[in-house]
Amino acid sequence: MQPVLFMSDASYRDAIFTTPLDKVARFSFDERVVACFPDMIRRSVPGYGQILGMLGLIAARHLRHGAHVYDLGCSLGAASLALAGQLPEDAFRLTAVDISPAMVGRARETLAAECPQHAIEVIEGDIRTLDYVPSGMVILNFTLQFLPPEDREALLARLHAALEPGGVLVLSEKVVDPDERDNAWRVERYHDFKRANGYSELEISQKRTALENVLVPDTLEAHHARLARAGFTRSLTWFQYLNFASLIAFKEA
Ligand code: GEK
Repeated sequence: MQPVLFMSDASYRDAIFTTPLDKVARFSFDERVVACFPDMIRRSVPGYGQILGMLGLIAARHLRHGAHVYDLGCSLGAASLALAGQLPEDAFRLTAVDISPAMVGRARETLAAECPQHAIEVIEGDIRTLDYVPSGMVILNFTLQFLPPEDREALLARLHAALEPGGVLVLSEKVVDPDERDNAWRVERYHDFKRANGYSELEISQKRTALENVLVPDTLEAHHARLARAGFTRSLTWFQYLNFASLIAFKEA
């Protein structure tokens, strides 16, 4: 099964910011975004496909057979699909959660069509207020960055409490570099990455405006410190591509 390719093929090209807008609205995960989401995220997030490809390998190493997994802020369910594509049906049970009804509707359809034998449930909800069941793995793939900064630590503490001993949290995020010059270099090369993927100057600048105060990135240092305060005694950055990174945090066995 090629779940990631399937999702890109099924998607429309992202043309949301191609025309000049008098006032660029705040970015939101509505029907328009859902329609082009796989194309948008593939062309906008360096390393997205590589991170998805590793999730199954991480799960295979860390998950107890049949354990429960959360895919939080699942969008169209790419992380859940990646796990289902790499692990047998009885390896895990999974709950995918998103606050956007449009995303949840499409994720349900896709997961039911692509991996009907896997025990995957998609629910609409706010990950800040969900009642979490004991789990072996939690995936936050580019989701925490959309929560108000003041809500992030409390969520991580609740996820730490829900994880079983030996459980893992995978946290992928856009990050900022504390060194201004290094940060500028990463952001400039990131814009080159977007140009190379077919985005115009106008699209790049309008998307940037739309995401202001919606996507609020932290430094890697802030992430590790927050994970530690939330109870994770060990965390490491296992992947970084320009200003995008993925961390893994371990709950003590
Ligand atoms: C992927 N993980 O393809 N509760 C639940 N969902 C939320 C909340 C919240 N409070 N806030 C935002 N979201 C996916 C990609 S996208 C990342 C994740 C991106 C949801 C929001 O509706 C959106 O679907 C998702 O978090 C972020 O692996 O678009 O850059």
